[in-house]
Amino acid sequence: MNNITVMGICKMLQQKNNFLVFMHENPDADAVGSCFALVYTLRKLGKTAYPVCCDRVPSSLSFMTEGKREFGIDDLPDGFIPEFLMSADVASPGQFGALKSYATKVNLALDHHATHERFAKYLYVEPKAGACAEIVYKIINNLLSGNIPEEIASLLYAGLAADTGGFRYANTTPITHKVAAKLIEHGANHAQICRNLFECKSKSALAAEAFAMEHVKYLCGGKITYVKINLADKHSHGFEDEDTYDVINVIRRADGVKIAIFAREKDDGSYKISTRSSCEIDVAKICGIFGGGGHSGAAGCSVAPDMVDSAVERIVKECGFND
Ligand SMILES: [Mn+2]
Repeated sequence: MNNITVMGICKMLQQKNNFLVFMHENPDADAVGSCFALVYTLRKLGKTAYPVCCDRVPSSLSFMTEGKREFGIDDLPDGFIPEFLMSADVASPGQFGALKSYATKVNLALDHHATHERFAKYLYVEPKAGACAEIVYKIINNLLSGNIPEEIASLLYAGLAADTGGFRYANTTPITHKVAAKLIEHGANHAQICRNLFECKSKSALAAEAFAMEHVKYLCGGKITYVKINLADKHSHGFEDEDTYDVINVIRRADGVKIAIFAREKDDGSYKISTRSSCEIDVAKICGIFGGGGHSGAAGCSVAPDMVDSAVERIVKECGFND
């Protein structure tokens, strides 16, 4: 549990040969982009490296992984013995999901979550970074002496663009823009990436968003929006979990909304509650009440089915809006 510098990280990586790089459960573009950029960089340096995730990469992000979606620990080649475990964008052991037992074996964690739980032997955590990809860029730029191939630049750009909502969210800094500019110089196809990330959607995802718009509740005089999607809704409308990825962003668009809350029933019957804040309210702190976390503007937690309504009630109350 020691902090380490970018130079220290590069030195350490150069000395090892066989790597695993973990993403968090329900991987997003920042997790996938950071992880694959690291894997490709290590391979370019002549090392063996594999990405790992407990969940499938959503089909909407398979443009980042050459169409492949399964990166389970069982998919590793026979006889491969990793000597160095890394994680990218993973804030807590719980975020390893079914691979939670690996958390304490991680040698190096790279992350930008303020709620990072320091599970790894070495860590580089920068809560001010707009995306984990911003941190990974610094490392890769160093390892490759500034010669970042287009493929790696595109992966990092996707992570950066996704976590900052296309450079619109409050976590976007001058550094985010400078890194993005560098990545475009290295050939990142920004227009195609943004089209893939923000515009192209499956028809079932659009249907899930329409369902959310139809069923959203406006609370506290319209300052909070809330929608719940349960298993019966998912089955009757044919939504996959990944179709609901943008629901939280859709319901926060209405004029005057400060906080958005989305509760989704998972296949095991528990509920994943996602929250977004576009004001000074820190939703990571509020989700922490239920063992969750994230960023001040975007956070989540999981609760048992009989707890979901009271948990949402408590989240609403914690926001402190009068009525
Ligand atoms: Mn991230």
